[in-house]
Amino acid sequence: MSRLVAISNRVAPPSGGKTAGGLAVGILAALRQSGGIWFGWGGKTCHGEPSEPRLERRGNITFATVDISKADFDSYYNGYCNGTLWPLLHFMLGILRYDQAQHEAYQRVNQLFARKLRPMLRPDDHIWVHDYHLIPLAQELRRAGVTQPIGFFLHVPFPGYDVLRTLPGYEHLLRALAQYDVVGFQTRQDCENFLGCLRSAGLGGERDGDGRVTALDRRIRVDAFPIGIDVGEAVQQAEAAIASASVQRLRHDLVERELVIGVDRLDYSKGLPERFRAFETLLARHPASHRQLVFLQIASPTRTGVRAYDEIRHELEQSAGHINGRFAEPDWTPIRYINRGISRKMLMGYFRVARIGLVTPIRDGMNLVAKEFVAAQDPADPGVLVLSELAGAAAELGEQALLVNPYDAVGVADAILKATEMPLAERQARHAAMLEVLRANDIHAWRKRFVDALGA
Ligand code: ADQ
Repeated sequence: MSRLVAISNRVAPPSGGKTAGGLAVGILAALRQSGGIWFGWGGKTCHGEPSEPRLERRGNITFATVDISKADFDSYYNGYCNGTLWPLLHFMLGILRYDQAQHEAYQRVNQLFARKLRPMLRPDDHIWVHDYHLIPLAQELRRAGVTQPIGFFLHVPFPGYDVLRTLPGYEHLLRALAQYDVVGFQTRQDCENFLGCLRSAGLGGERDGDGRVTALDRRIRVDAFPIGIDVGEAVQQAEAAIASASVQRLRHDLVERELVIGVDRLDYSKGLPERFRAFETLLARHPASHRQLVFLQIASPTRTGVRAYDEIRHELEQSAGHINGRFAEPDWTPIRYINRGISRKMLMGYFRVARIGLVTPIRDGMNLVAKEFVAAQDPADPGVLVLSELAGAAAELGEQALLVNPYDAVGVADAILKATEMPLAERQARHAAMLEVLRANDIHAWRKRFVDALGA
């Protein structure tokens, strides 16, 4: 079996079950299976040329981390990646910022990664690059003479041409993606958007007889590889966590009330202000639901220091305070808002106690929380998933979840109400069907499909 070399912006060796973003969860699961290297930024900045990668071996995985110069880091990460590409790829043009100097820093960091990674590569390695931070990496590796198969997986959505061309010099993204052998997206729609962009930009985008796509002068594979979760692990964690003191306290505290749960990184793409408004709409329109429901929102801060993220944090604090001020009773607080990450195990336990999982991003590549919520349920008495139709997960779970448009406060409120009233047999049937989908396309199937495509 070829060695797998995974590369992502941030390398995150597992630490005591603490918060890991969806990408980290996926890469770790992939590497545990086959062993290999996880290469990327280690979280430190430096002055001048970064030193050689630091190596740390744990089990069958070597974590190789580089520093990024302080001068480049802000422009690359907070600037181009999270101020330009993230909003662009989530169709949020209103907050997109562009600065040519930041784009240059983005290119420089990709060149740095290629320079430091090159000497570590073996001829039979398969190279798997993750996410929008590193789109130009294959181009830089090819320039350095790397001929091994290189795949790219985009964890976030890919927009259509009319959105993409908002970005000055957008063609560089398409040209860079053409240097991969496999370009993977979360959904079919993302693939179609990418092919449409290639065609509109006159760079190829036609499928040939064996399903490959022409891109510049290359033939590449473009496909949907919807990311999954480790279903067995999630089930086990949920079953184990239910007995823990913290989960028992929550259950006891709820008394007869139903728990509605939301868990997200605190990111504007996750639709949190819209979700709070929908819950407020429910309480305003259906007084009978007062005291019957408790909404627990856990949102871990990310990208602090980026303006849009600081603003949304402030907005949510105000909104939760406003809704509680408006509806709370001395013995009932409608919204419990926790602004930090919690351990995965506890999360699974809370999911299991919850009657409704509220997953309403305004745009999301996949959304693993939706899948984790389903896996954590008790099959004998499962909760209901209320899911945004604008999340990639809707392509797989859309028939059995209650699909909503996250901007439609009344629609989301009605779906919550419908979920509270859903008969047990219907909940069981929907849950069983979703669990079957999750098991058929779990994290191991995802890894295998991508790695097989890379080897083909
Ligand atoms: P993310 O945007 O990070 O991932 P998501 O898929 O929901 O989003 O994954 C988040 C992960 O972090 C989940 O495993 C979740 O349990 C965990 N998490 C979130 N908030 C937490 C909290 N407060 N405490 C503890 N854990 C928390 C990106 C894309 C997604 C895509 C994934 C994987 O944006 O669309 O699904 O990559 O490809």
